[in-house]
This record gives sequence, C-alpha cells and structure tokens, in this order.
Amino acid sequence: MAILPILQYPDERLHKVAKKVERVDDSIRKLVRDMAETMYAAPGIGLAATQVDKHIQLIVLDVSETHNDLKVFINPELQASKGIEEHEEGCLSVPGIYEKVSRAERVTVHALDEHGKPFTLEADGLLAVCIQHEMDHLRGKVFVEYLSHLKQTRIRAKLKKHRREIL
Ligand code: K1U
Ligand code: ZN
Repeated sequence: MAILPILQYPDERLHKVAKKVERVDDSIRKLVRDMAETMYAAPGIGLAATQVDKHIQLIVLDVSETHNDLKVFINPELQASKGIEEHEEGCLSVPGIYEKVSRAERVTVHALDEHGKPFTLEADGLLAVCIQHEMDHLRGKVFVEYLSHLKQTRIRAKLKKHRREIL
C-alpha cells in the first residue's frame, strides 16, 4: 500500500472532470487500497480520485467513529435527493478551512463496489454530505466554490500565507 500526495487548492488539476471506470480490475482495487490508506492517514473521512491526481470516477469514504466501515463508490450516480440542510465541511485539499455549505439532506446513490458489483445506497447526515462533497470533486468542483468570491479570495490568501510559513 502507499500514501499518495493530495493535490492542494487552488491546483488547476482539481478542476478536471473524472472519466467513467470502464473495468473494475486489480489496478482499480490497488488504487482503492492506496486511497483508503491515504484517507485514514490524513486523517479524513472521504477522498475522491481527483484529489490524488487520478481522474476517474472513484471515491472512498468512512464516516464511522471506529474507522472500520470503508465504503467504495465507482461511477456513482445520484438517483434522488430530498430536502436541504446546512453542514460544516472541510477538505483535505483545502487544509485548515471549515465552512458551512447547503446540500441535499438525503440522497440515493447508485454505484459499483470494488468488485464491480452494483449497489444502491440511501444516505443522510454526514454520510450524505460527504457523498455529495466527493461527487463534486469528480465533477471538478471544490467546496469553497459554493462560498462568496470575497470568502474564496480570503481562503486563497490564507492558504498562500500558511504555505509560505511552512516552507
Ligand atoms: O477532502 C475531502 O474530500 C475529505 C473531507 C470530507 C468531508 C468532511 C466533512 C464534510 C464534508 C466532506 C475530509 O475528510 S476533511 C477532514 C475531516 O472532516 C475530518 C478529519 C478527521 C476526523 C473527522 C473529520
Ligand atoms: Zn474535499
């Protein structure tokens, strides 16, 4: 297994649109393992392939408190959504920034698992928030893009200052 470098906002590669996975094979399963290791090490509760510069429709998630409920979504499709709820979000590609975003309260997602088996999942709470956040990454959208231009400018400046300080 390997820990993969995570692209940092405002890296242009975070705006690439991910392609469908044509075949779920051993190379995909290896990427799933590496992404899971990267997510747990960060630590985070989700990771999209886009964030590790792999532009395919693959997401890993684990919102459990015990970190032993890994969920894998390949070629995820939103089938239904209900309600609106505001939730605080973070992102491993935008470290140290937490902001409230409004999203659907409940979602139904259809996807393939790491064996290529189709499944449908209904989610609410943090799992629903996280699924929508990660699916946005696959479309090339970072959560800060829901915020005002003023907030986005301030976030970019803050990240730039922080990176200058740690280098
Ligand atoms: O970068 C990512 O896409 C992962 C992101 C997922 C997420 C978190 C919160 C709301 C929406 C989406 C993170 O995991 S940020 C880190 C984080 O939230 C966290 C880290 C350690 C423990 C608990 C949470
Ligand atoms: Zn993110």
